[in-house]
Amino acid sequence: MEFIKVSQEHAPHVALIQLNRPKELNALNLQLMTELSQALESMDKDDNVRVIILTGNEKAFAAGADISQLANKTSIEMYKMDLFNIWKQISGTKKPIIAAVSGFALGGGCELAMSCDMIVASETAQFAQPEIKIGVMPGAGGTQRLTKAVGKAKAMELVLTGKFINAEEALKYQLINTIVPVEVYLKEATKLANEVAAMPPLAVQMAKESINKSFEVSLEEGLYLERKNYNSLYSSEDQKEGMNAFLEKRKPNFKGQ
Ligand code: CO8
Repeated sequence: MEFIKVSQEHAPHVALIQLNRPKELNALNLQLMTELSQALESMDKDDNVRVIILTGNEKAFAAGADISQLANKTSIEMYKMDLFNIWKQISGTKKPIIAAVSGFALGGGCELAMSCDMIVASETAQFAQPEIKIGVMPGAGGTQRLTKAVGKAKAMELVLTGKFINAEEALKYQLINTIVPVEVYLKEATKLANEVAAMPPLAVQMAKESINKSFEVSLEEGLYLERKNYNSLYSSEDQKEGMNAFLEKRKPNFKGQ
């Protein structure tokens, strides 16, 4: 991997992916995105990994798609590049992904953070969809995920002006989970990851799937999927372990079975 650093065992059952193009503020070129999607695919298959943290560095989570790779593209070349499939792979990851964001999360970088399941932001984090300023518009979920997170009025304002918002504003608009000092943003993301990793992995994954579906389907269909997932967890060893541990007044030992 050239543009990402991967640690399968950052903490017990927690993997870490760090975007690693610091000079370019982690601009998302095709190779980086391909590496990222491959890493997520392999973590999804690794039973030892229960939660994934995705981060950049203090200055930048990611400053967007790599403009130098896009500037001269034609629409047919964009079509053939088929970035959509790579992004689908990322948002389709079964394991929960926590974005640990410091500094710039712009354009595709903001969309990448929003494709994760929770966002722990440092007090220096800045979010924007500035594509409009360079002649385009968000193309990896920005008009959809941002609108679902912050509502129509604020999404319109952010997408149509490209303006930056800081961590305080992002928290107010419910784009992120929490703001922490910059020195500890990865530590705090790890703490949250540890909490989730201590839970039964199958229930975590099915709960993630059910919550995400609520953005896509009717209430009735969403409730149907929720019920299916809920009932299917009764075939898991972890359900027996969790409920018996409660009744026996002991700590459960979840195995992801
Ligand atoms: N692409 C390519 N290079 C970049 C990018 C980028 N998005 N952002 C920063 N860089 C490079 C700069 O060119 C510069 O390189 P060099 O040192 O060789 O000149 C280096 O990173 C450092 O950047 P700056 O000198 O500009 O640093 P500043 O601190 O002065 O400014 C900013 C930081 C404000 C973040 C500024 O760099 C900036 O505005 N960057 C562009 C932000 C932007 O417009 N992002 C949206 C891009 S389009 C997009 O994301 C569409 C997504 C659609 C689908 C996703 C497909 C993958």
